[in-house]
Amino acid sequence: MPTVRSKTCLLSAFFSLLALASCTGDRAPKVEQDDGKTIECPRAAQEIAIDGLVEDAWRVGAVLRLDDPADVADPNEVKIYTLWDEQYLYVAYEVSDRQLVGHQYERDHKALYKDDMIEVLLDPRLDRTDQWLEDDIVYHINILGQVKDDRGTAEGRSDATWDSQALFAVHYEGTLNDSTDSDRGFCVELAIPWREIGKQPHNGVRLGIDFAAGDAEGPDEHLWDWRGAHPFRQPTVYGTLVLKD
Ligand SMILES: [Ca+2]
Ligand SMILES: [Ca+2]
Ligand SMILES: [Ca+2]
Ligand SMILES: [Ca+2]
Repeated sequence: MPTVRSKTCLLSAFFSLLALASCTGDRAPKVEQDDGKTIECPRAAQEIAIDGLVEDAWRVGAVLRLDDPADVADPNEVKIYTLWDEQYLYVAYEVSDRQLVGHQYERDHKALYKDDMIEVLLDPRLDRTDQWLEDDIVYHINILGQVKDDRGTAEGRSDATWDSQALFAVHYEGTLNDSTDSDRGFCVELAIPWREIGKQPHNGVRLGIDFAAGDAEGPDEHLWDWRGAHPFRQPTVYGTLVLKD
């Protein structure tokens, strides 16, 4: 059984096997918007607790939908929110998923992508290259609250030995690795320090971004992303995130 860590830890994860109140809240999102390439990221109006619970403070801007496009019986529904303040770029995922599956507790495990999980991919310099360069970062976070965080290199390789200082937390509702019942889903909150991104945040700042999600059930390597990157570490097709006051 994983431990509960304080949010002051560099990496924190909160797990619950209990049927608590929904991590997604009861309110429907006010706006659902995806113009295809650009996301406006509003400034956080209050402090965000990185605890895996997507509070109302997230619901101030557009919601990006990233529902599973595969022809499966119960496709996951995925909603993504973004926020920023002087310290962090924040990303939250709300995933409705009828079967919760996760096995990897080891950081940077190569098979982590086979669990129920999400990915955030950044091209901070907006190079839009087909190489994964030193500014480029991918965060894979699975339902167990484990991470595989990789950074590019000047040679265009992806280096999993690089470790992020981001804060994140995962909360799921249902029974893990039990196909005899039907689960509700999970939420992920991620706070990425701007010093890690390498930019000073202010109104109008832009960076390249893609979002992905993976469902352990269904076809092999059952992952999908927002911008249709193949492979996902392909900033040429990434969208743009724009900070707004
Ligand atoms: Ca929260
Ligand atoms: Ca699943
Ligand atoms: Ca780049
Ligand atoms: Ca790593």
